[in-house]
Amino acid sequence: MNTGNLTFTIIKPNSVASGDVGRIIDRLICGGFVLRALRMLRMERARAEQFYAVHRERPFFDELTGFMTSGPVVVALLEGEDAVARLRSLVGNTDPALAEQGTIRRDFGLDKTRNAIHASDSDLNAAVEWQQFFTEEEINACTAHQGR
Ligand code: 3AN
Repeated sequence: MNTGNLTFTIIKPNSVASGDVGRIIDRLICGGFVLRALRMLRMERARAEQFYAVHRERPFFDELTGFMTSGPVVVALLEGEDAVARLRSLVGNTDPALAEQGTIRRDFGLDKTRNAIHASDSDLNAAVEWQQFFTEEEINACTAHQGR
């Protein structure tokens, strides 16, 4: 697997609740990404706390983990050239009010917590993150079905 061409995303509970999952996935695909794996699930609190462990000491940690477990999310492994940087530019600023026109957070985010979508911030973190949700076998099985 060429990890430089892969990144990980979570479509957050506010986007699932508002019925915007399809529109957000369409943005990702129109932005040049291929879906390598995709699943809808409800995160347990312990899983959300592990996922956001680097933010454990931040004042927003409880609100963030509470929100991420408040409803279903959609997780995806995405493939595309320069994947991490390109996804982050499609996603936009953490604060939807500051995100550029045309970004996913600008169009679907509500505030800094309910900001529509997560995007990994490095190749290393992307790999750590997708391995929390997808097994190697699942990824290989999806890949096989795409004739890769
Ligand atoms: P990003 O997702 O833009 O890379 P990070 O990694 O700094 O931002 O923060 C992880 C998540 O924590 C963000 N997606 C956001 O939901 C939440 N977050 C970050 N900063 C704040 C804040 N000041 N207030 C509330 N939530 C925040």
